[in-house]
Amino acid sequence: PRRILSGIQASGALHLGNYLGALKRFTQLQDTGAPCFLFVADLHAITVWQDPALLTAQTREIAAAYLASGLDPARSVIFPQSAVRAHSELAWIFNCVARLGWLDRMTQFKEKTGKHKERASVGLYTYPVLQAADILLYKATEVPTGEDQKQHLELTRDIAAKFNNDFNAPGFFPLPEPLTQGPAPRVMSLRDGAAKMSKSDPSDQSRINLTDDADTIVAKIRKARTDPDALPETLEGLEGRAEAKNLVTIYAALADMSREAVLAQFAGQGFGAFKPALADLAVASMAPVSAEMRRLMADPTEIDRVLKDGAARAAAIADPVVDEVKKIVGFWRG
Ligand code: AQP
Repeated sequence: PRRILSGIQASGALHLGNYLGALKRFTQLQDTGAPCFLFVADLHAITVWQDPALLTAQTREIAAAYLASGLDPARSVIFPQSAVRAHSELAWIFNCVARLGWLDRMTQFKEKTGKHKERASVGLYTYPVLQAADILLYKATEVPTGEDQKQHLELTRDIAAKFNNDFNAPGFFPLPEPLTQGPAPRVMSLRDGAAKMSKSDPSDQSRINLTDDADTIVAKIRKARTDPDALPETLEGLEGRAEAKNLVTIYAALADMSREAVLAQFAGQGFGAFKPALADLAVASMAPVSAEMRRLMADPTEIDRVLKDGAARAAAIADPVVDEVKKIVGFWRG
């Protein structure tokens, strides 16, 4: 049976890349009828310093974003990762399955630490191992993520295969499929078409935050980097024009159109015409989501109820799996 799982880190403001690459995609998948498990990755968030006074609010904010994007807690299981202890337990066991050589190849760790590797937390290094535990604990079959997570998904498959093999438990963990196809699997920075839109980019102009008001969204799109040429008639005409391609992709994803259809509409027009249309569309699409997030955050009772109920439903699936893993590994069970 299909089972879809994904998470978002509780580490600060969400942006348009998270919305199009993850949140909007999750809602589309939920609407196919497959069971979805969506968690707030608070264990992952603390791989870099999080102020304890803010972490709870950040967790609620991600939950609010799930709900505001259209995820239905009656159909989808929405929960905080740390509330289901099995995640941490399985992660430790997987730390002993994964090989150092595998983790040494992870590009996200290298990108996030740069030249200061020795000052990074050990948790940041084993981050993808925890991710493998998150996924395999639910025996998820499909994992929707942005393209940046593809390498981590491959590591999850390697861990599953090695566990099944080392413990002579063929097929115990299914090998999950990454779902990186979507309307916008890699939204790029508004200032640099070669960098992904990211919450850790020091320039706030590089991204549209889910909490930005209409004027801010319009101003950021007006100032977005582009080129002086008009929009082409075909997708090939966007090759080598990373910034132009990004804005067309964003338009298509927000409007639920193909990029070809967007070009058919705007071919021959310059960014002086395209940018205001994109800004209108972005404001119209994002405003209801951010308004609903603000409503939910104003009184967290509803969010807390969803998270508590989700944690109980998630644990009911995860706990028996981790119990079985402990048996397979040979831990004393009395
Ligand atoms: N630019 C993006 N385009 C498409 N999808 C994206 N995602 C992130 N950035 C883009 C997807 O959003 C989901 C949640 O990601 P996360 O919570 O793991 O956060 P992240 O990937 O760490 O997000 P950032 O903004 O890129 O944070 P930093 O700057 O800290 O690395 C995932 O499915 C992710 O693929």
